[in-house]
Amino acid sequence: MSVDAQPPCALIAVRDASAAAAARAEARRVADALAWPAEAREELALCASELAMNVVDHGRARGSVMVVAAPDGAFIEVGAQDAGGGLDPARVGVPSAPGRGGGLPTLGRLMDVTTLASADGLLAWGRRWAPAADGPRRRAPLRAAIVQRARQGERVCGDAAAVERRQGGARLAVVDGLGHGPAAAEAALACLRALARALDAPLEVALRATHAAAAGTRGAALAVVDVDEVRRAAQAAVIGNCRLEVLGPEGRRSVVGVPGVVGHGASPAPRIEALALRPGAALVLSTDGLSPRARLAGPPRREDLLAGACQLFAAHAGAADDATVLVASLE
Ligand SMILES: [Mn+2]
Repeated sequence: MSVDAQPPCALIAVRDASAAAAARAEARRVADALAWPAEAREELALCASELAMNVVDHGRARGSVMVVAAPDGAFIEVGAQDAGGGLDPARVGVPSAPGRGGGLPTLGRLMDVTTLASADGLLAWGRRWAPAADGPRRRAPLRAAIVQRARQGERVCGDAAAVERRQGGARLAVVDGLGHGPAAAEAALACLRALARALDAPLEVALRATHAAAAGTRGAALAVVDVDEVRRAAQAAVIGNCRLEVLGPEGRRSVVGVPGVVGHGASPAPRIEALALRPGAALVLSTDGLSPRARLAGPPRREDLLAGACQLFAAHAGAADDATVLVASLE
C-alpha cells in the first residue's frame, strides 16, 4: 500500500501540558487536508487540545491523542487514551467539579458522536462528520454519546455500540455478547459488523443477516434503531436483554423486545416498531449492565448528551456485568 493511500492522521504522545498545542496543530493539519471550513477545524482543534489536557489532569500525564480522518473523508475522529483510573462518570459534565473539568463535556458538545470507554485507563473519542457542502455551519441533525465499561476484572468489554450514517439518517446499535470477556466481545463485534455491512438494507433484512453472521459465536442481545432524519421517524427492534427508550416532549415510550439470542436457533422474528421523533426527541439504548430503573427524567439538551449518558451510567451501571449506554438526539 502506498503511503499516499493512507487517510491523514496524527499520533501525539502526552507527557505534559505542551502536548495540548501539538494536538491542536495536528488536528488543524488533518482538517486542512480535508479542506474543512475554519469554524469546524477550530472546534476539532479545541477538542484535540482538551483531550490532551484531560490526559494530563486525569490520566497521570501518560497517554496519547490521535487524530484520524475516514478514508473517504466522511469524518474526522479525535481520541485520547490514558493511564488513569478509568471513568468516573459522576464527574463528567458536573460544572462544579473541582479542577479543569471542561475537557470531556467540550468533546460531547462539539463532536457528533462521543464515546467514553473505561478500562484501566480511559479511551475518549469523538467523531465529527465532514461539514456539508451546502453550508459550513451545518451540523449533523443526529448526535450521540456512548459510555461503556467492562465487567470488573475483565480486560475486554463484551458489549459493543455503534452509530453509522446511512442514506438520510443513521443506524444506532448496542449489542451485548452473551456472558463476558473476549468471546462475548467477538459475538458483539460480529453483530456490529453485520449491521454495518447491511447498512443500506431495511432493518428486518439487516437483522436476518446479523443473525446469520453471529452463528458460530456465543450469540448476543441487541437494540437497533434506524433513524430517518428527513421523515423524523425511526424503526426500532430489540432482541433479548437490551433496552431502547424514546424520550419526547410528550413522554417516554419503551420498545418492547422479543426474547431470543441473535446467532442461535431459529432467527428471532424481530418486532419492528415504528417511532415518531419530535424535535429534540432522545433515544436511549442500553445493555443489561444498566439497571432497568435507569431512566432520564426527560430528553437531555443536545449539548448535554454526554452528561446525560454519564448520569445514567453513574447511577445505574453495576460492576458485575459489562455495561453500555447510548444516548442520541435528533435536532
Ligand atoms: Mn450483559
